[in-house]
Parts: sequence; structure tokens; C-alpha cells
Amino acid sequence: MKCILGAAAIILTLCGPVYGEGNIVPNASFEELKGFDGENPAGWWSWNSDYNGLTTEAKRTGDQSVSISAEANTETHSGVLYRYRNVVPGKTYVFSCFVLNSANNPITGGAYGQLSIEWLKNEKEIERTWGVTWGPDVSMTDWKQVEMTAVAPADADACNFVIQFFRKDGSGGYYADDVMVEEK
Ligand SMILES: [Ca+2]
Repeated sequence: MKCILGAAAIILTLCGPVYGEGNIVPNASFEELKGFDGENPAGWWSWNSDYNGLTTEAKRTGDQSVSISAEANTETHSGVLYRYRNVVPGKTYVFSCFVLNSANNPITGGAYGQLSIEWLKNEKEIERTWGVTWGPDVSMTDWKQVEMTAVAPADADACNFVIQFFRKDGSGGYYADDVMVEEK
């Protein structure tokens, strides 16, 4: 027994902190559900869902990511979101994911992706923090990590972590994978 405990201690020491440790978002690599192209990732929601969903076309880890694009209309946008129901006002939320431009349908013109956090109270939005954007210059071959940080406003009791695409005067789409949200 002593020997086994010793071995476990050594493994823990060697491994140290790993990527994804402390992540408050479930299904962060979009691996569930398996084999449901175009569907919402398990535990996540989406809007304009004809233009986003699970895909095996690209992945940073595992077998899947989400693909996000939008219909041909300057006013439309689409995205996926995770609703977190344990927000603590005054705490800091660091929200990141990895994005990859679509080789089949690359981002053009004024189209862009963006992270944001919608702060809610009693299921209604009370404030929104807009974060990092990325456009046509984002790579089609190397996943890029994008990150935003925000402090939860007073009264917020939940929030949506949103990964979004704005079509504007452009077109295209991108993939997102490996979401990480830390609460500090
Ligand atoms: Ca994945």
C-alpha cells in the first residue's frame, strides 16, 4: 500500500497543473455528442443553429470542434453559448478558446468572430462585456487562442459565455475548440 501511495504521489508531482484544470465549462472540447454534425454540443445552446454546430471537419483536440458561420445578411449573426448559473458578483472570469479559420469557407471582408459574456439576473440580460475579435487574417492551419477577462457585475446571478460570428459585409466562418473559463 505504501508503495502504491508513493507511486501515485510521484505521478501527481510529475504531472503538475494540466491544461483545462479548474475549467468551469463542461464539454469544453466539444466531444459530446459524438457523430451529430450540426447539432449543439451537449450542455451548450446556440442560435441561428442552421449555421453552427458540431463538426469533424477540424479539431484541436479529440475528434470534433464547433463550426460557426452565418447566413448571407449583413444584420445576422450566429453562435454557441454556455450558461453558467453560479456567477459570483465581483469575481473575475477568464474566458478563452482556440479558433481556426475555415479552409472551405474562409472569413472575408468585414466578417469577424468575437467572444462575449452576457450577464444575467433572473434569466434576463443586465449587461454585456464584449471581448476579443478575429477576422480574415486568422490562420487556416494553426489554432489561435483568443481570450477575454471580465469582472461579474453586482446583481449578476448567471451568465452566458458566447462564441459568435458576425457576417456584416463579408462571409465565411471558423471553427472553435477547447474552451477554458476560470473563475478567480
Ligand atoms: Ca475537440
